[in-house]
Amino acid sequence: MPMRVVIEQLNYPFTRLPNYQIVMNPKLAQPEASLTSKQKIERALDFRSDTVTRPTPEMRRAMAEAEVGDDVYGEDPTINQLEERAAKTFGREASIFLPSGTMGNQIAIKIHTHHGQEIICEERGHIFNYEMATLASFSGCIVRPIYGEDGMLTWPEIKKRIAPGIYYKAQTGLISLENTHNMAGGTVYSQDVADEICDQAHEIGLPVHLDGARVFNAAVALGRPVAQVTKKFDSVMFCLSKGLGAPVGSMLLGSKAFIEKARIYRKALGGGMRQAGVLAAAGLIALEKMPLRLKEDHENAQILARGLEQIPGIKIDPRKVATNILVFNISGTGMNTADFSRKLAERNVLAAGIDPENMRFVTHMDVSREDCEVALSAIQEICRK
Ligand code: TLP
Repeated sequence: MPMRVVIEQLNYPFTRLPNYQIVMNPKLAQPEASLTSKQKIERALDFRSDTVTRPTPEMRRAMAEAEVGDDVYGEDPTINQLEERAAKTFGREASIFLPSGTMGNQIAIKIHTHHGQEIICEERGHIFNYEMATLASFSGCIVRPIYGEDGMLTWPEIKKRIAPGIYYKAQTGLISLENTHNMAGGTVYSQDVADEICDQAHEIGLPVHLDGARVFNAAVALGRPVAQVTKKFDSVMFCLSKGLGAPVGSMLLGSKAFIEKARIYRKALGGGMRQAGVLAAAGLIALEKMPLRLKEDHENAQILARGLEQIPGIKIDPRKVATNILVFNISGTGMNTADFSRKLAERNVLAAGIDPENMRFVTHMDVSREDCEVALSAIQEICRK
C-alpha cells in the first residue's frame, strides 16, 4: 500500500476531504519528511486528541498482574470488578465493558429504537458524524439533526422537532445528547438544561441517551459527581480511553434489563473479549484515579485559549473553553487547516482541523503546561510567516 494511503487512513476521521488531509503522521514519516530524527518524533507534542494518551506505569503494572477469566462466560474477575465499580460510581443498576465508545453508543441506540425511527441529536454530534452511519445500518434509524449554540440543545428546540404522532411520518425514537460536546469545543450542558430535556422527554415516553465519552470532564467543569450529572438519562456511555488514559475501553450504563440486552448485542457485534481483564485492570485505575487530574487539562486548555486569543487571524473565546477541547477559527491567518497542521507538524506539534477553517486542540495527561507554551510559540511563529 502506498505510504500516503496508509497515512491518510491513520489520520481518520480528519482527512475525509482530499484538500484538507494531514499527510504527515510522524510515526510513519519518511526519512525525507521534515520530521527526520527518532528523537524528534518521540518529542512530538500531540494535541490531536486525548485518545492518544498512553497507559501510565501503574496501569501497565496492573495489566501485567491482572486476574483474568473468560468474560463471555462472565468469569473475568477484573472485568466484573470494573463493571460493578462503574455502576456504583454512576449510581446505576449495571454496566458493561466494551471495546469502544462507538460500540457503546450504537448498542444503546439499538436497544432504545426500532427500524424506521428518527433520533434527535445536535448536528455536530459524534453519533451522527463519526460513527459511519451505524445507526442507519445497524438500527435502521435516521438522524433529525438540530443546531444548538455551542453544541447545546434545549428542550424548546427539541420539542419543535419531535415528529407528530401521525402514522405516515417517521416517529422520534430517541434523543441523544453529547456531554462534553466534542466538535463544539468541549462544551458542557448546564445541569438544569440537561435535566429539563430528560424530564420532558420522559413525560412523553421518549428515552434519552448520553454520549458521555468525556462526561468526567463535564463533571469536573460543573463541580458535581458524575452520578448527579447523568442521573436522569436512560443510558450513559463513557470512555476510559480518552482523558482518563486507559489504553482501550468504554462503559455503557443503565438498568439491569438494559445491560442484559447490551451483553447480547456486544457478543453479536464481536465484542465478547474473553480474557480482557488485562484491559479492565487499566480501566479500573482510569476510573478511580484519573478523574482527579482532569482539572489540570482544563487549566492547560485555558492557557492555550488565552494565548491563541492574542494571535492575529485566530478567533477563539476563552470564556467558552470549559474543558480540555479547543476549536478555533484560523481563516484570518490566510492558511487552511491542512497548511496550518503541516506547518505545526514541522515544528513537532501535532493537531488537526475539523474542517478547512477550524482547528481542534485537545489537552490531556501527556501534554504538560510547558508543552502548551511550546505549542503556542509554534503557532505564533507560523502565523507571523
Ligand atoms: N472521538 C474521537 C474521534 O472519533 C473524533 C476524538 O478524537 O475525539 N463519542 C464522542 C463524543 C467521541 O469524541 C468519541 C471519539 C466517541 C464517542 C467514540 O469513541 P471510540 O473512539 O472509543 O469509539
